[in-house]
Amino acid sequence: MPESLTFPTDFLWGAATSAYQIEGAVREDGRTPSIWDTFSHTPGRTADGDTGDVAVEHYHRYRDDVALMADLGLNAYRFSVSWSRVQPTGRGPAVQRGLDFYRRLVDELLSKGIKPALTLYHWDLPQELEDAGGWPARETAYRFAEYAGFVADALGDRVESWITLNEPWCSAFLGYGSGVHAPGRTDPAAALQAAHHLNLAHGLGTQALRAALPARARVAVSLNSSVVRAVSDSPADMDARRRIDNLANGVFHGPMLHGAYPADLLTDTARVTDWSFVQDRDLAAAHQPLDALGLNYYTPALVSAAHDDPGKPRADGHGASEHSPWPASDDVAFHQTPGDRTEMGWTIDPTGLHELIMRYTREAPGLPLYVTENGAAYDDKPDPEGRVHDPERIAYLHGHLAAVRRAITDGADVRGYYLWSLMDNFEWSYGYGKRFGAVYVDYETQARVPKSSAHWYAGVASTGELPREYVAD
Ligand code: GBH
Repeated sequence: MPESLTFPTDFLWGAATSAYQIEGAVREDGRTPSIWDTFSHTPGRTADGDTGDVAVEHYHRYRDDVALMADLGLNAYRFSVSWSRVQPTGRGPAVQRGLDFYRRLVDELLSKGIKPALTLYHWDLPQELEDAGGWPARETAYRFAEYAGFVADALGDRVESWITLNEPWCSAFLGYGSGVHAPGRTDPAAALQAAHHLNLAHGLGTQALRAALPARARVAVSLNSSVVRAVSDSPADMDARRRIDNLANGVFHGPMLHGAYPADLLTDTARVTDWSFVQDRDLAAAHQPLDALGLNYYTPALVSAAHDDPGKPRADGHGASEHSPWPASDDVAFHQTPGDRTEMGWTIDPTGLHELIMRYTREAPGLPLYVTENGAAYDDKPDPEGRVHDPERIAYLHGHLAAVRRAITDGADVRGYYLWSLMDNFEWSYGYGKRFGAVYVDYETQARVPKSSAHWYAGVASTGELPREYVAD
């Protein structure tokens, strides 16, 4: 048996970040507040009141950060554009200084042979658009398409890989349902309406990109498609699984991949909304031919019918909120999948990633797949010599890369993997307390220190060979 698993020669080995989590410089060059500025500055919304005001100063340190990626042998980098840097109020002309930052960043990447993958929207809606109704308002989808066109006009000559939305599930259901993400609303009907307008935004945004980009450009979306399992195969538990699967997956890939909502999703949620906000041509608009699908995976979900104590808060991994992110699902209970967990409390289960990839291989035949996020938070600390040793993260990455490799053997067309995240950063409502980086960041000095996982990943990335075994020391 060979000692290592070989990946395809043109496989992309990347890392991912997002604008609000790393950039800082929130008041520079014409940028105005997004919903995450407002939310993080609202007392009680984030751990320790942390905000992205400074973050890891990537806006000023991007050159060093790209040099770091090159040192680590990465050939791909996924980042997001801050909408309120490019179009501060979400309306009107684009701001050149905002676009220039991303042009400089992309040129730096290209000069080092690193392929940029640009995400247009990673949760940071301009506050003025939220004030006008946010994602539950139809107008926001049209605003998004205009913004997409601006970015495509400015960067289409140098960026080939485009992603419309990152994890619209989080935008809709954590933002407007459980309220643990910005803008912090807790209205299940608004959350479903937001989901629909995110579908529409994806479709209209894709059309705007196609109109502005050269033919070689590729357009995708990154979904946090969940692996939903039931605790038993009893009819009640299987029904709970079916309903959560629709609310996690079908609500987006129905319209985006098949041009229709699952019929049972509409009936399951009928007591929350009548879906009258869906207009005639919306589903055709949402259903655009795509060049790839991005999958973000961290942990599977485990559900059952709620047999007892239906009112009690559920451990569904979405932070403390008495409001569920799952509309019309009070009779579903969420359970902890058995096994070791990361610092987030999320169970480590690489079989879920294999399952997810195989599901989309069947559901979207012929569509190339990318793992656009995967990674783990651990309580990393430098040792007295200043080194950061994180064998648990190496084990996590090893297990999940082996699952990707197994999916390729099983016939899946996986073209690349982006580790979440390049470096420690603002972990949303958890603030700076949770570290996902392959690179450690000292938040006092902003010094970057590659963890042992970064060195390990660099070895895999530069050879395309994954050791068959990894035994953490
Ligand atoms: C991603 O969100 C984000 O894109 C990224 O910005 C963020 O920093 C990163 O992950 C780490 O959080 O209900 O128990 O099954 C991930 C959000 C986390 C939402 C896992 C779904 C499932 C937990 N997802 N969660 S559970």
